[in-house]
Amino acid sequence: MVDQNSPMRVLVTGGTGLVGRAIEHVVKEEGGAREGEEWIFLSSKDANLMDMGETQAVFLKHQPTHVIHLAAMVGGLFKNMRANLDFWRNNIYINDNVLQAAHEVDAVRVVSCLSTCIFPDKTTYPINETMIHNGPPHESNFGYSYAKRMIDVHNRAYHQQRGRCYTAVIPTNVFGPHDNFNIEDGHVLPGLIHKAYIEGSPLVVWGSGTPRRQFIYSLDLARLFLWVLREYPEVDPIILSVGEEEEVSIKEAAEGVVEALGFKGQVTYDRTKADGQFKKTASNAKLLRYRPNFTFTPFKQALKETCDWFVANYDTARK
Ligand code: NAP
Ligand code: GFB
Repeated sequence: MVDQNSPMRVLVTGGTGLVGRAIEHVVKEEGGAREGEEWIFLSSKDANLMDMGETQAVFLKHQPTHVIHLAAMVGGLFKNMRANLDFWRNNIYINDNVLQAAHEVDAVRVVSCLSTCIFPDKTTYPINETMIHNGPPHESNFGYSYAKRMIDVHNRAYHQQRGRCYTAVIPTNVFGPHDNFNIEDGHVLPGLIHKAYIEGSPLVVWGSGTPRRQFIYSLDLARLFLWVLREYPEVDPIILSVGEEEEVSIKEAAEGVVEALGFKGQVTYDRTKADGQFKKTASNAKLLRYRPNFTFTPFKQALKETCDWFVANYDTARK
């Protein structure tokens, strides 16, 4: 897929977030980079990618041959419910600017990010990559979902009209070090870790605890991202998730946090808070066809590493 003779110059947008930091770790600490390659990790301070001029300037400055496009307005269920318009507009601007700027500097490959939470709410299970546009997404995050679905439309259009082979991955819920631990805006696992660590007993789990999720450790996602960048040949997106059999309830996820943190207090459920989508069970069969031997970090181990990181980095963690 990638011409092994010419080293890549990879621009990672959103390089300072949960997924970006994991890719940086794999590139710099796990030998993920190859001889002669250059990796640049951007934050919003380098360029506000909602602005086309700033986006073009940062792409002209770095002249990337490859792009991992992570930058986005991101948040958990409750932040999405509060700001569907912002999630729609901000992400549409970012995605259109980045893909056009990549094309203008003749980047040979762009790997963008969708999410398993953008699939139709009324669907059959397990969800697979062919089902993205088969119906409206869950009401709670329709702004983010439609903006993300447009990346797939972008990629197909750049392929058809410009001959580009730009693609996307579809991660399930991601967690790990450098996550956004903000209780109101973040995702469930960092929110529970933060609450259990600072608020003590009782740990209040929002909703009924019955919804179900598949969680992927950010470092596993990062390892797969590098494979997609180098080897995955399709324009069509690919789900990057643990298997359906790894799906857990929010209650089980909360119990995992309790165990990982050694939390001794009570756990209660605030049923006045929304549950959001009940489940979004995704199939990773396509991934396993390409990578039959990929092994995911066990959930309990990944959760322990994440909790240990949070406790050790509490002062500087995003919260
Ligand atoms: P994150 O931790 O919130 O990081 C977001 C990144 O985007 C940060 O580096 C941020 O820069 C950058 N960014 C945001 N707005 C920007 C702007 N206007 N201009 C330039 N940069 C901007 O997000 P994440 O969890 O790593 O998510 C990365 C990607 O994975 C996103 O595309 C997301 O949709 C996708 N994804 C995430 C999950 C999940 O569970 N987290 C699941 C599925 C898919 P600053 O650090 O400067 O703010
Ligand atoms: O990660 P999360 O916020 O988003 O998970 P989604 C929400 C589920 O966890 C709901 C329950 O069932 C919540 O009731 N929950 C329990 C909590 N305690 C907490 C808590 O302290 N914080 C949070 N946040 N939830 C998102 C999408 O859906 O998935 C985004 O809205 C994004 O667009 C993300 O794509 C990956 O998994 O429900």
